[in-house]
Amino acid sequence: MPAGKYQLLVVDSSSANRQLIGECLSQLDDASVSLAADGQSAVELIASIRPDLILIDMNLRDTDGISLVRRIRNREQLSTESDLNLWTPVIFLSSVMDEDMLAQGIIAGGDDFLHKPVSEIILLAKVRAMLRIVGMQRDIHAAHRRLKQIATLDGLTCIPNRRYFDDTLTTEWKRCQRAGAPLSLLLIDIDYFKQFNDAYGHQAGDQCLKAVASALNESLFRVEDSVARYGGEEFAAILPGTAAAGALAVAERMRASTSELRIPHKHGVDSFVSCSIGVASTHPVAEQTAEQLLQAADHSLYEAKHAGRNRIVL
Ligand code: GH3
Ligand code: MG
Ligand code: MG
Ligand code: MG
Repeated sequence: MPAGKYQLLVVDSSSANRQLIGECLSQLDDASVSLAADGQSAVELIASIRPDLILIDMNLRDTDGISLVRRIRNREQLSTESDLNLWTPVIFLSSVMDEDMLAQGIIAGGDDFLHKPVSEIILLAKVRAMLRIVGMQRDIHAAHRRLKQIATLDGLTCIPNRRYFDDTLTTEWKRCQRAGAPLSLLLIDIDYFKQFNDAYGHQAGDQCLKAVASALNESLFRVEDSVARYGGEEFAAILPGTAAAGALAVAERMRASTSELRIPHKHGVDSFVSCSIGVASTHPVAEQTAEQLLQAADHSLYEAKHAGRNRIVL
């Protein structure tokens, strides 16, 4: 949701009323006002400006306020943009005091109503009261985003964690299967890391993990690629839409950039910290699973270790 000003939408078929209410609302300095003359243009504006509050006249040229609010609420339920539902308050405007109709409007998803001709003080007071709730929703949304970020990041290295990796692999496996696209996995494991800890201490080990994680992360050039801390001193990268040749190129960048950190390791390959990488590529199909691809990458990693470390095996 865009931060900053509140977006208000006034839906009224009478241009004089739109003008009047719009001018009154423009007194609010933390809000900007859009006007719609009928239900159809309201629906289009809602999709583009994503208003924080909507005022709807009960009698519109092409529909009525109750039907419009039903349409708005149905769209909210379909919205997949955020897994947190946000409420857009709706205030009805009505020139007739029809209690049945107003009650129906609220049951259909409206929040309040105002009688026309509208009292400026009451209009501003009600809009301010609704915007207080909208402001709280914004805070909750920001906290939710932050928590989600924390839940998917590794605390030490600040790159994505195992949970992120598992979720992303499931999603990308299905996406590549639908698209008929290739998918590659890299399993990256630091060489002789136990000896590194034993020789230099656990804190130095943690610093080394951070440095390697950054080097691996910076070896990725595409937004859809990701590398996560898989556990301990192991990392895993998902490369959607990338076949074997591309995956080998990424793996080589990762291997080289780890060595180029030049972290001294007296028991390491060539006396520096290095990593070994197992690569696996496939075109996901229904008969196969993501776990099988992971097993293939693990097998390649095992071979890379066995062949002397600081190398890549496909
Ligand atoms: P190999 O070349 O075969 O991979 O040998 P290795 O010593 O790296 O492999 P091993 O799996 O035997 O040891 C991994 C070590 O990583 C053991 C553990 O103490 C260390 N380790 C795992 N997580 C952390 C961590 O968060 N911080 C630190 N400092 N060390 C860690
Ligand atoms: Mg390991
Ligand atoms: Mg090991
Ligand atoms: Mg290791």
